[in-house]
Amino acid sequence: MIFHFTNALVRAPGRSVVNGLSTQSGPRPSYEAVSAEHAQYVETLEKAGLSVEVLPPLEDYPDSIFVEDPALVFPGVALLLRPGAPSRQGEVKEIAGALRQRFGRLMAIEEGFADGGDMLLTPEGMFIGLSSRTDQKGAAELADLLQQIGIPSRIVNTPPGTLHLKSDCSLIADDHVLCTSSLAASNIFEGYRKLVVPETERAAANALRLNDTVLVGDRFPKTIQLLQQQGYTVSAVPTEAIGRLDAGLSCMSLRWSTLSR
Ligand code: CIR
Repeated sequence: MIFHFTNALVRAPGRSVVNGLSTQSGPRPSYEAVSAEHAQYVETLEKAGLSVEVLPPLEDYPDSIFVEDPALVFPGVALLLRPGAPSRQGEVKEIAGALRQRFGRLMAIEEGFADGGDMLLTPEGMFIGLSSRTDQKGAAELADLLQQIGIPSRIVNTPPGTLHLKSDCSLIADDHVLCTSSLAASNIFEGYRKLVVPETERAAANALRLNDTVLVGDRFPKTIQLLQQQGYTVSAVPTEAIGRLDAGLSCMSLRWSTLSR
C-alpha cells in the first residue's frame, strides 16, 4: 500500500535555516518560527502512526531540513540523488551515513542532477519531473536505477515557474491527485482523478498523505474543505514559515514502511 508508512527520518533546522534558498519576495522566516513548525510537523507524523527519528542540525547547509531532496527511500533500499542547487549538494554525504545505517542497500546517481521534490510515486510508478533542479541526465540515470528495483518511471515537465514537480501536486489516493490548475491542464495525469486547488491556495497542492491522514497547510481553508468534502481525514499543519523558503509538507521527511518488503 503506497500510503502505508511506519517510519520517517527528519532533520532539525539549524539557525542557518533563515538563509535557505528562497524566491519569495516577503521577509525571511525566523529560526524560532521554522523550529516551531518543524516540531509540530514531527508531532503530526507521530499522530499519523509513524515512528520519527530526528537527525541533528547542519549549520553548513541551511536547506538541509528539507531531507526529501537529497535522497529517495523505499522498503530496504535508499537511493542518493544529486540536488540541483550548488548550496545543497553537500547534503548528500550528510544523509548517506544515516541511510546506510537504516537501509540494507544504497544506490546513487552519479551524473546530472535530481531533487527528491521532483519525484512523485504512484502505484503505477514514479513521475520524474524535469525542473530547474532536475535535468535530463539525472532523470535518465534515476529512471535506470528505479528500473533495477522494479519501479517503472516516466519523465515529465514541471510547469514553468514551479520549483519542484511536487510543489504543484500530491497523490492523495491511488488514482487521485491534488494539483494546481497548471498541472491539471497538462496531460501528465491522464487517467487520474484530479482535485484542483483554488488559485488563491496554489501552495496547498503540496500536501502529504500518510496512512489515513492527509496533511495540508493550515493557511489553506478552501483546500481543507475540498478534501473533507471528498471524505479525506485532514490534519492542518502550520507551513507559513517554511513557505517563505519555497517549501511544503512533503519536503521535510523521508518516509518508508518496514512492513511491505
Ligand atoms: C530549496 O530551494 O531547495 C529549499 N529552500 C526548499 C526545498 C523544498 N523542497 C521540496 O519541495 N522538496
